[in-house]
Amino acid sequence: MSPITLKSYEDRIATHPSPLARRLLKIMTDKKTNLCVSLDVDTKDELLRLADTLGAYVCVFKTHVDTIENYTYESVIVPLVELSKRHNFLIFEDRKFADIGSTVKSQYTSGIFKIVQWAHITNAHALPGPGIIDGLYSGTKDINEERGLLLLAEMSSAGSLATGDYTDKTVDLARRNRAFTFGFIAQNRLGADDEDFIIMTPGVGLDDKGDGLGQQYRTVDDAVSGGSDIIIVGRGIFAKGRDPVTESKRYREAGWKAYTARVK
Ligand code: BMP
Repeated sequence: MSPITLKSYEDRIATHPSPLARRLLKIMTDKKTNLCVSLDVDTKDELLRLADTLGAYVCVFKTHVDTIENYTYESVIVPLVELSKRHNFLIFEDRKFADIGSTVKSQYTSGIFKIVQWAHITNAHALPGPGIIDGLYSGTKDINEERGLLLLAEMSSAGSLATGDYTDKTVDLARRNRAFTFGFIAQNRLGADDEDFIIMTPGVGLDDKGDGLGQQYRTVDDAVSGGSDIIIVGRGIFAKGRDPVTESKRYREAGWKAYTARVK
């Protein structure tokens, strides 16, 4: 087990090289939660309703803002940012950038989404090489709040090609800008023993094994004891027939219990 995973979130605040990660670790410590809820819903009303009712239980909400019907910046982003302040959570737009630096910079800063304006966290594939990090980072230069990037080092889906050498090279890429690239979307602890990358893990579900389209679920204990810092849960919490408040409390409790057992 990497020594970093035996340290509390609170202890990691003092030494983390990323301002965004320090803010995130503080939120996790204060709210006692390592739960990121993936708000994969189609309508803005549902997105905002869930962000309001579940805000107390999460450190981060993850969005796929391009799937929201009738999206406008004013009707979706403005109230979501307001809720993030009210409930003290960060917003993670799961954009999975994957192009050359110049293009991702435009996709990050412009168009109808203007992701850099409101998403504290976004993510990118390592496939294009270092230019993707440089391009995204250059998009943050006029923003006065912390911004952070996660690289997709491993995926939860069956048959993922992000393994072995690709994963190792992704970790190497993250090392070029530790103040911005603060961690990974991954299934395992990554980085050297003394490197504190934040590991956020999707494909977590307590009641399902998969979704018939390649998704694979692991338990909360399995993810957190394996070195994950934040569990990402979507349909486990709001699939039909599930009560999102009850399930959020359940995943938050399971995540915190597994973390406490890890660091004790
Ligand atoms: P669910 O818990 O409903 O399966 O949702 C998982 C979420 O995490 C989805 O939004 C998906 O896009 C994302 N995700 C994933 O499932 N696996 C990965 O490897 C990377 C992801 O971003």
